[in-house]
Amino acid sequence: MTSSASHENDADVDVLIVGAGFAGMYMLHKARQLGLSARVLEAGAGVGGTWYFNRYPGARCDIESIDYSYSFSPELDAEWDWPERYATQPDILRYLEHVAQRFDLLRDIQLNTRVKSAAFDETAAIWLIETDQGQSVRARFCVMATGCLSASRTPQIDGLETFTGATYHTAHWPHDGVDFSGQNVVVLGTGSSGIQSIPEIAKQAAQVTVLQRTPNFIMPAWNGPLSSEDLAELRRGLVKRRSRARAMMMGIPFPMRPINARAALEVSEAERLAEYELRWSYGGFGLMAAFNDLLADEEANQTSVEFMHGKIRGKVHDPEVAAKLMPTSFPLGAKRLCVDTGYYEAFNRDNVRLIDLSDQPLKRIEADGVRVGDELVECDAIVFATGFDAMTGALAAIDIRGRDGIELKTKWAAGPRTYLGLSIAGFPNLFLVTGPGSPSVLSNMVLSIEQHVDWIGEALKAIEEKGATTFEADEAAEGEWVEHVNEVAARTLYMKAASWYLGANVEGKPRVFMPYVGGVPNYRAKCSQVVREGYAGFSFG
Ligand code: NA7
Repeated sequence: MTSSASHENDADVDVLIVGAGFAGMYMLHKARQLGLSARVLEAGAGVGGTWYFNRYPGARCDIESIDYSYSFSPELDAEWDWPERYATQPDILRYLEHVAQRFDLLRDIQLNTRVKSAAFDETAAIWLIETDQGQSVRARFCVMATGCLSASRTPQIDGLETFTGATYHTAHWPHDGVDFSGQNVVVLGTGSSGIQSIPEIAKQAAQVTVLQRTPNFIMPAWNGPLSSEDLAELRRGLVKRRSRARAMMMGIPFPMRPINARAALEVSEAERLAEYELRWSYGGFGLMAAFNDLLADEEANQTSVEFMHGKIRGKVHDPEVAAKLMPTSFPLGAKRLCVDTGYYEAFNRDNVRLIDLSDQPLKRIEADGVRVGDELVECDAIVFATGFDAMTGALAAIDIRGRDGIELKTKWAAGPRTYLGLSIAGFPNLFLVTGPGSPSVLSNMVLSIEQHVDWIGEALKAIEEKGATTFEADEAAEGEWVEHVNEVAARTLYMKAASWYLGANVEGKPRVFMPYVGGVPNYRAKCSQVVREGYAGFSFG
């Protein structure tokens, strides 16, 4: 393949990659394999992306380590021992740092550099990327490996600036950790980050008050150490396990029946419960796939809701607290399921109190604490576990301009529009990794990242082979894809929750269901078909 040196244009680099998480690092490796020059710009002071920043106590992946790891290198698989079934943030970061070293990636990764803008110069067919370090980089291709959950959100609560204690956001946790010993801590937010951190904070703090706006559905992780025998067995079955993963809706190789086997309302109550129990005892997200009507039929879904409510009753000693922890306002699975270790049990401790904000609304923050209803909850620290501007937030933070100077923000004003979540009409030579319109956050992210990077790699190869200077999604193909993404989502119960999938957690964000719910196998098949048909829906210029 050619590299920038042999091109007429004056690019500094063939491929400029934004972000050095799982996606950006593999993209760099891939570009080098293709003989292209590449550089990664990363805002953090280290590699790892989400796993670099989210260092809150208890931070852990909700997909098993063996599945949430790269598959492109058998040597890497052979030499890396995951210590636990579900890896902690420090272990995942260690893994990514190892990958960076092992594949000699660091020499092309520039840290502490935030990309401010990216503009396409049509005459030269070059992306001009500018950074907060005052640099300009000219690249033939630009790959946004910016992550789906990287733009954190702290709600604007009256009086926040008057608080005299410490505040933290789970997504920007101090690198030296926080010692909460003897402190009264308020945690706002009960999504995954709150659910993982609350049990750990409770072990240390004098008192933890959890402010809950909406309870979530939570499956047990049944986490535990992996012995050398466990690892040997996992390695023996790895090839099969990975191909099974690719055939599963979510890209997670649950050993249970695949999703489309039976409907919840077709089987007897005893059979239904047995299936739920089976999935509960395995842990993780598998419950969502127990029956094929769970995300399509409210009555079917309600059977899983009742099952989960029963589990909460069994775990939480105080029935009033248990009732508050039971989600009732949305179908199971319509918001991302959480996977916990000791969350419900934390509410059986004397030093953990739950305040339901629908009983006692959050009024403001004062110098000494948080005013909820008529009560001032005094505290030394507030932990914001309040989530992210998901899927589009990191891209919206960059001034991206395509043909005719059109801004991505303008194009996406009514919601993101992409072809396959990979490419945007009007933005030639720009690729997204796990962008909106692809399974992304509804799937095993590492598996989807690898599929996207492999696809982008193939596309780059095709562009070079054709001697093309531009590669761009057609407006019509993009429109059809967006329509399809919306259509399949509209048939599901996903639309019945005010979730971050729908942008509902960010004021003013258009309510558009962003990930593709059609599942990993259908999506992969579509991507392959596009290639087989000579990149149908794309134009080479
Ligand atoms: P999430 O899942 O978005 O959770 C954020 C939580 O914060 C959720 O309980 C929100 O309640 C709550 N929240 C947000 N804003 C407010 C305000 N203003 N007042 C009260 N409560 C608020 O983020 P996470 O970081 O936990 O997890 C994100 C993903 O990362 C997760 O799914 C995994 O994939 C990893 P709400 O539900 O909106 O009522």
